This record gives sequence, structure tokens and C-alpha cells, in this order.
Amino acid sequence: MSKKSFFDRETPFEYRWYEPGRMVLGKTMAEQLRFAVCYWHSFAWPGSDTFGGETFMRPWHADGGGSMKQARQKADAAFELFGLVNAPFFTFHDRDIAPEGASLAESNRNVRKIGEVFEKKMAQTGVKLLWGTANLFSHRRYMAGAASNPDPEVFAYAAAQVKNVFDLTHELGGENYVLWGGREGYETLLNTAIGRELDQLGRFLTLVVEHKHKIGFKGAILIEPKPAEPSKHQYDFDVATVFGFLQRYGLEKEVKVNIEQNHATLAGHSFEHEIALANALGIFGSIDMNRGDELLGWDTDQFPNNLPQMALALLEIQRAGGFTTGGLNFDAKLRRQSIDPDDLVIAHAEAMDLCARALLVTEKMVEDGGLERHLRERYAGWDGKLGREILGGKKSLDDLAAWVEKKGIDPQPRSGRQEWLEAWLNRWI
Ligand code: XLS
Ligand code: NI
Ligand code: NI
Repeated sequence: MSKKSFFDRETPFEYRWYEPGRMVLGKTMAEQLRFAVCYWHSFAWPGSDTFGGETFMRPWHADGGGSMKQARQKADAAFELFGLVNAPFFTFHDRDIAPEGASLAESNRNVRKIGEVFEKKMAQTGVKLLWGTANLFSHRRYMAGAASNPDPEVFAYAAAQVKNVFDLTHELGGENYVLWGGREGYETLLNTAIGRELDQLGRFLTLVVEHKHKIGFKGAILIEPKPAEPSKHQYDFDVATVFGFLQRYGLEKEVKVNIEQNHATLAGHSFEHEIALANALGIFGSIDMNRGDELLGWDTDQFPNNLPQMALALLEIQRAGGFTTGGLNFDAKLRRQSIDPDDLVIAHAEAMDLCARALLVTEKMVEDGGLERHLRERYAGWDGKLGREILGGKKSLDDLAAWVEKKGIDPQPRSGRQEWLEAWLNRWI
């Protein structure tokens, strides 16, 4: 591995749009986009699906792929890719980076050993950790959920796993800690007590938040909403559901969301809807930029390729003030026929390039200001006397009824101008 590159490219590539140092809307492109490569799809997944096994045949998966030697080999390849595509961040689950041991203590030690490898590689390369997370869904002990499990021993086991990888995330200078409720949901209500499970989840998240303050972690804790898959119904359905949950357990100031494009569409929303709502509710954190397939109803985790969709998402992120601790994670995987190491390089590089291009489209939209102007005019009444008095709680139902009658008010509808606005958007693509 060290002598011969795993990726061994013959054709050099270059970015057409991504210029990390170029200023766009007051920050460099690199600062605006904060790209991250995910470990699980690119290095832990062997290309299997429900109907067939491994297709990629990576050396670190040979003979079952369970050794620490292979985990180190995998880390070498991962950091080689980050360098090749010039990705400033990466993301991982504990189980992506190191094999599970015979006991939790051994598993945790394995994770920590690779953590040491990461620490060195991060110092050498300057690559940073966008977020870490725990895999609380693959092992059979989690088949009925982690925090929402009917057995409190599973809750405790999950807590122990989270503590280890959260501490590691903190030590590696990670900028966020993510919780995706993979099996926090149910298959049938016949065996599920929803109320109990929600309280268990609320308790678990509270413990994570308390731990954050105890260790002095300065980053954000993020929940990643998803409506279903692997569970039939998942509690963190979408941004609105997560916000209600956070409020119920008093955590809405402590926890934000990591929004994934594919999860948004599975929940029946657009990506930009979820980002805009999170912004409106004050919980926007980070994104997973991976699309679904319009004809398939599951999480296909494809690299982004739709410029207008990406530009709209990046526009909403600008409206939210841009990323702070968050970033743009490619929670995306190759198709299982893309078996060459090169495919991994091309997929990431082209996705980054297209995101950069989308950012330039966003820049034009923001600079033109057409949308903001239209919105200002559309809502202008709410900034006037009547609007301010209503929102300021100065008018009762009686007051309003009397005022409308006395003045003989008869509001006139105005055009929503949707077609004009859609054409305005396309002007910048
Ligand atoms: C799965 C999720 C997962 C999270 C991290 O659908 O997207 O990969 O991003 O646990
Ligand atoms: Ni996903
Ligand atoms: Ni994701």
C-alpha cells in the first residue's frame, strides 16, 4: 500500500469549477462548502446488496476483512482519497473504522487504536473531522432499536458505544457529533409502546447533551432525520418531527439537524424545504448531499448530479447564514458496478466540482436579489402598522372584527407569480 498507490491513476484530473481559495459571497469556496468524504460507503461497504455479495474486492475486505491490519490499510486508502480530491473533512461511524472485538471493551479499544492512526494522519495532511457517530443499527443486538429498545441493557450498551466514539470525536477536534436513529422506530405497533420509546430516546439524547457539556465539546450535536428504512417507521421522521421531539424534551437549544437530501425526499419534502424549515426553527446544522432516484422509493445514496436542485439547497444554506460547524458531507456511494478504485476518485471529485458550480449559481441568485425583493413585497403588509399590531399581540379577535367592519375592508388577491419566479431561477443555471 505504501509504495504502490491503491488508486494508481493514469489520467490526472482537474477541477473545472472548484477553486478552494476563490471568494464567493464573502467566504472562500472551501469555507462555503466544507466538503466531507464519508468512510462507510467509500471504504466499509464492499458493494453488496440484498441480492448479491461483494463486488469491489478491496484488499481490506479480503478473508472477511476483520483484522486490525486491514483497518489500518483502509485508513491509508481513505486518507489517500481525501488528499487526491482535496477534501478538507471526513466523517465516520465507530464500526466503519475498526472491527468489533469479543467484548465492548475490546471493540472500543480497536476504535481508539484507529483513532490514534487518524490523529497522526490528520496532523500530517491537515484533513479534519466533520463529525463522528456510532453505528447503533448493524449488530443484531440492535434489531429492536438502541435507545428505543425494550431492553434497558441494550440502551446501556448503546450509551457505552456513544461515549467512546463521542470522546474520540472530541479528541480528534471533530466539529459535530451526529445521531442517526437507524433502528429507532418500529415494524409493528402490535409489539411497540410508542410513548415509552419516545421517553427512552429523550433520555438518551439528554445523556449525550450532558456528556457534551461535561467533556467541554464545543461543536454541535446533530440528529439526522429519516422517515423509514431500516425501520418501517422511524421516530426522527423529518425536521418538523425532530423539532417537536426536541421541544418536548427541552433540547431545542442544544441539538440541531443534519439534513440528508435523500431522506428529505423519502419524507415527501424537497431538500430545500427541510433546510429552510430547520433555519426557520433555529436548528439548521449540516447536510448530507446525496440524492435518491426519482423512480425508487428508498435511500439510494447517489452522488449529486442535479445542478438546479443543488443550487436551491445551497441558496437555503446561504439564507441560513452559511455553515458554522456544519458542512457538506457526501453520504453517497458508488453504484455496485463501479468497481475500479478510480471510480471512487471520480465520483467525489465530480460531485465536489458540481457543488462548486452550484455555489456559483447561488452567488448569482443572491447578488441579483430577485427572490428577496419579491418576498419583501409579498409580505410588506406584515411590516406595516396592521401587521405589526397583530403580531405584537395588540389586537384581539373583537378588535379585528370591529376594524374590518368599520373600515369596510375587502382584501384583494395578488398574483403569486410562480412561473415568473421559476423562470427567474433558471436564468442563473
Ligand atoms: C443512513 C444515514 C447514515 C447517517 C449516519 O441512511 O444517512 O448514513 O448519515 O449514520
Ligand atoms: Ni441516508
Ligand atoms: Ni446520512
